[in-house]
Amino acid sequence: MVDSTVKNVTLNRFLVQCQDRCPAASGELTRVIEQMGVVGKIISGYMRRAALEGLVGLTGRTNVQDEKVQKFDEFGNAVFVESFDYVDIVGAIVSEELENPVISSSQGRYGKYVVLIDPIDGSSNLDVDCSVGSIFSVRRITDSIEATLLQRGTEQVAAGYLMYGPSTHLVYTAGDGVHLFVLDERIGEFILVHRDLRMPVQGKLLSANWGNHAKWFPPARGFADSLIAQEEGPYSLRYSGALVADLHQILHRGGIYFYPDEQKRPQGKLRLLYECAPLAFLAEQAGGGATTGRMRVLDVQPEGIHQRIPFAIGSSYEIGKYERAYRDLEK
Ligand code: FDP
Repeated sequence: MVDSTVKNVTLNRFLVQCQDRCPAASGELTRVIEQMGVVGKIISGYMRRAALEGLVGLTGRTNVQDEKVQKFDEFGNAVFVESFDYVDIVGAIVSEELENPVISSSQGRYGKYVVLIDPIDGSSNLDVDCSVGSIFSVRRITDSIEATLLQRGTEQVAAGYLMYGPSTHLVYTAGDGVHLFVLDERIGEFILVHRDLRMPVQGKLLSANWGNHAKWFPPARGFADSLIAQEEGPYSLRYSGALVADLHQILHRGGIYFYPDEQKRPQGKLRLLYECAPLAFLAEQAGGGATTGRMRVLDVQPEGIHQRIPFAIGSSYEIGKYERAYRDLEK
């Protein structure tokens, strides 16, 4: 639904307005968000032609997490790294695709921020031309880059995602609500479509890889079973295999996405720093929440840059119920 009070506000204009409302702001974070928009335009442009340019399929390599690397994973990573290397206020970039942080070519000298990214989330969807995304988190450098990376998610200054679907979306928060922009390809600008987007308190969408149901830890299984059994009305299952696309639906319609701990994978699958924490920040800013089942995601103390955690995100009603399932079964 388009917010009718907003007319043709570009990302740039919106950021300038936000900055004007806060005279103490240096405008540097604005440059980082703007650059996310530039990256979104580049990636979205190439993605439209990926199948024609031989950019789909596997590279034959595996990444630091032992996952098969898609050609577009590599391409998207290079676009982010190159694009942010020119933004001198970004001292380092952490990527799902790279074992170690990349220190910017200015040697992080002027660096005020670290940018953490999952360049292409759900990349296997590209083989079949379905929606994928990019996730980002921005942190202000404190004592050192290493110390900054190991801070809790509460320390993020901005976070969001790009979603490449029928249209390209940029959704972000800088701690003042969640704002949603759609790329108008005719003029090459992201246009504001929702200011301060709020997630329904309770929803009807359930998003999880049900094929893993038997492997989930009992609290997650109990939660899922009780949700589909309850009398409040049926939940619709929606799972695309791309977290960004699944969360995008939940932001609008409410409900829950979860990728829980499993017997053989007690740490879960999703990565804390560049998947879970940024989306948790976004969900909380939209009035929802995110949890491991045992604690709020934004309070998890990172131990390493590629750390995984069990993850659930969505409307406050379903997140509360998910946490109660863990509390009750693990008492
Ligand atoms: P992918 O590995 O394809 O990047 O980021 C992890 C992620 O996708 C999420 O986007 C997605 O929700 C999930 O993993 C899919 O995992 P399964 O194939 O195990 O369901």
